[in-house]
Amino acid sequence: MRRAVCPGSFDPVTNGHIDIIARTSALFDEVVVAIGVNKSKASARLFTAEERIAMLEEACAPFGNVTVAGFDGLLTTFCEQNGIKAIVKGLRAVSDFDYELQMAQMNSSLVDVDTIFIPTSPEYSFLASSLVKEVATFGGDVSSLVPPFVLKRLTERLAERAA
Ligand code: COD
Repeated sequence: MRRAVCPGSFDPVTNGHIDIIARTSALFDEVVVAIGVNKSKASARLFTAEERIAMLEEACAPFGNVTVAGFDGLLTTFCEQNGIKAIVKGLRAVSDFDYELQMAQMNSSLVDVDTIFIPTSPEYSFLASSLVKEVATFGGDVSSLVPPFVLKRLTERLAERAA
C-alpha cells in the first residue's frame, strides 16, 4: 500500500492546494492531508485548526482515498506514527524550492522519509493562502481562487474581524 502525506497550514485551503492533493491522490493508494496545528502560531492564523480541518474535509470529499488529520510537532513524527514514507509538496517557484529542499533534507535526515515535489499547474502558480487573505481583506475578488464554501467562510470571518 503506497501512502503519502500532503502537509500544510491551509489557512485557508486554495484551489492550488486542491490541485496538488488531487494529483497526489491519483499517484498513491492512500493520501493523508495533514494540517499543522502549531499552537504557538494560532494567533497568526485566520482560521482555527478545527475550521481548517472542516474546510479540507469538504474539499477532499470527492477523492475516495484522501483523509484529513491535524498534527502538532514534527511532520516526521506524524509520518512515523502513520507508516508514511512519502511527503508530497507543491512547488510554485524557485523561492519555494530553496526552502522546501532544506526541509526535505532535514526531514529525511530525521526518519526514513522522502519528499516528492509536484510542480504547480500554471493557472495556480501565483496562488498562496496569504495573498488570498490579503486580497479578500481589501475587497478584491478571490472567487476563482478558492472553493465556494471557503469563499463564504472567508467573507464571514473577515466581516467579523472588521466589525
Ligand atoms: N500550487 C502548488 N502548490 C502549492 C500552492 C499552489 N498555488 N500553494 C501552496 N502550495 C503547496 C506549498 O508549496 C506546500 O507544499 C503546501 O502546498 C502547503 O502550503 P501552505 O502554505 O498551506 O503550508 P506551509 O508551507 O505553511 O506548511 C508548512 C508545514 C506545516 C508543512 C511545515 O511548517 C511543517 O512541516 N511543520 C511541522 C514542523 C516540522 O516538522 N518542522 C521541521 C521542518 S524541517
